[in-house]
Amino acid sequence: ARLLKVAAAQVGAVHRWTDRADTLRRLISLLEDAAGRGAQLVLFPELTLTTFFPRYLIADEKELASFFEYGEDVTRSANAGKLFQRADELRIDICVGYAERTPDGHSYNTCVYFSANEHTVIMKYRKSHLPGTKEPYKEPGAINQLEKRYFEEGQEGFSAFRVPGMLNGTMKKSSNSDGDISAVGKGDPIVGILICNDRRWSEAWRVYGLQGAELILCGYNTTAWAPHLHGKHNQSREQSKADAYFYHKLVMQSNSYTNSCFSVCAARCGLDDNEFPLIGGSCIVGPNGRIIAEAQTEEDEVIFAEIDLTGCRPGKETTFNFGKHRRTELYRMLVDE
Ligand code: CDT
Repeated sequence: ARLLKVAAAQVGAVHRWTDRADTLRRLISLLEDAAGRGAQLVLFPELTLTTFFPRYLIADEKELASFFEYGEDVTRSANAGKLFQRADELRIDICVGYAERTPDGHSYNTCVYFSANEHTVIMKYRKSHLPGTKEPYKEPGAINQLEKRYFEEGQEGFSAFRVPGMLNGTMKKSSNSDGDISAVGKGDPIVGILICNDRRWSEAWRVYGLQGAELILCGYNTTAWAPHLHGKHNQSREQSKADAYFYHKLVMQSNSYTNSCFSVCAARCGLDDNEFPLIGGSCIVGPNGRIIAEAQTEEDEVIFAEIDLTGCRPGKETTFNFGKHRRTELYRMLVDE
């Protein structure tokens, strides 16, 4: 068995006016809760540290700047440093989303993987599929999605990576952390990161699948209903919300199945600013596509499972044995401009 204790820290409402120190305290409390259950890895949501600010057209540069983290090393930032320190003390790996502003002024929707074994960030992923628009919607009452305004698209693509020192419950010297991912099913877990809208793109999952990924981590902020769509499609809020949950789970479950990997996803959810609804639905999914653990609330909540990565093997060796069964010559259109 290749056992791993994984958790998702679902984070409830964070308002535009919420004090950053309060949010940080909540995140640390979720981490400690997960630690109490024995978690070795805790996933936090997309843009964990603040409210989902791309819903606002922010004219004030100073306010916009306040939603970003600066500097080369987020593990030392004033708004997040204590979370990484606590993870290091507890010997737990964490994966955390945040708004990144680089020293040369580029902005990304970013997620880092911090290894407690290595005491450092071992992977930085920048969101590839930015949803929304550059300009605000014109329909009255619409909830904006201005990620294309505030962020640049990540250019690095989808690099799976080994996480050292995790297997069978003890921190120990890595059995394979040299970046070699050829020996799928052996050595350290092979992990990939997606951010929110990325999860709706099966191409992204497949690129990870082709690298033998055994565990996909995905934080998200997904609107439960959007008044502008809701008007157009004549749907009730309840129906829109049910749809948002349905499509979220559909893509997590189907892509876990077709790539024979586990996945963990963590929501920022609840009613931000007492006005903007985000779905919960944080869950842990198995390589057969079935949900193993699932959040019950739309508030701060930890979900947890012990997973056995050998469960990825049947799928990877049979139905989704890519080497044997893929028909790449028929898929050319996938990479045409
Ligand atoms: N944050 C984010 O990426 N939200 C998107 C909205 C896309 S509209 C379907 C999401 O995938 O939930």
